[in-house]
Amino acid sequence: MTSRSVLATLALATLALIAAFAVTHQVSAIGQGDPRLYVVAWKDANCDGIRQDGEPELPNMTLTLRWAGANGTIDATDNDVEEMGSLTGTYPFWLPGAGEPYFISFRSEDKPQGMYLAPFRAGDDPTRDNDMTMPLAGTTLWATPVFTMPLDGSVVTGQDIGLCKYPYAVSLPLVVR
Ligand SMILES: [Ca+2]
Ligand SMILES: [Ca+2]
Repeated sequence: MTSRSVLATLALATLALIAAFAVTHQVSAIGQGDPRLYVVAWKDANCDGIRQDGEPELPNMTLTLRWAGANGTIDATDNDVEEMGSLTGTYPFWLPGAGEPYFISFRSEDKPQGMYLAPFRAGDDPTRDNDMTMPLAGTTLWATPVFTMPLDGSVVTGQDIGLCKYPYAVSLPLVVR
């Protein structure tokens, strides 16, 4: 490969990254066939529940989109709809039913080893928080609150999963290099 073609490849890869970032950080109507929900999983290095610059995305997990059922609440009767992995930490889903209630969860066997839930919905930026909690008392289910697939086909963002190394929220100063 010539240095010029290497440069061209790098430029294309950069454009693809910028495009992916733009798609995951805006809410817009899109055509059928594209993902309707982007879930960002990230590592909360200082366990404060807020995604500071430099806290990386978490790839290579398996997330499950579940339908919250006719009652629209999380309980034992919900159905799996889609399972999704990611090489980047941004997990796309297709949200099949307009107006239907869904949530994101882990199967217990897919929970990341040695990682715990970051504090729930800390801070005031819904794109830089953790939306996953333990909604069912007496169980180990990890799940986001129920959200509704928009009727107009707009993309759902702001459903995020922040994980940290400590089982309880301990606020540590973030080292900025
Ligand atoms: Ca943080
Ligand atoms: Ca969020």
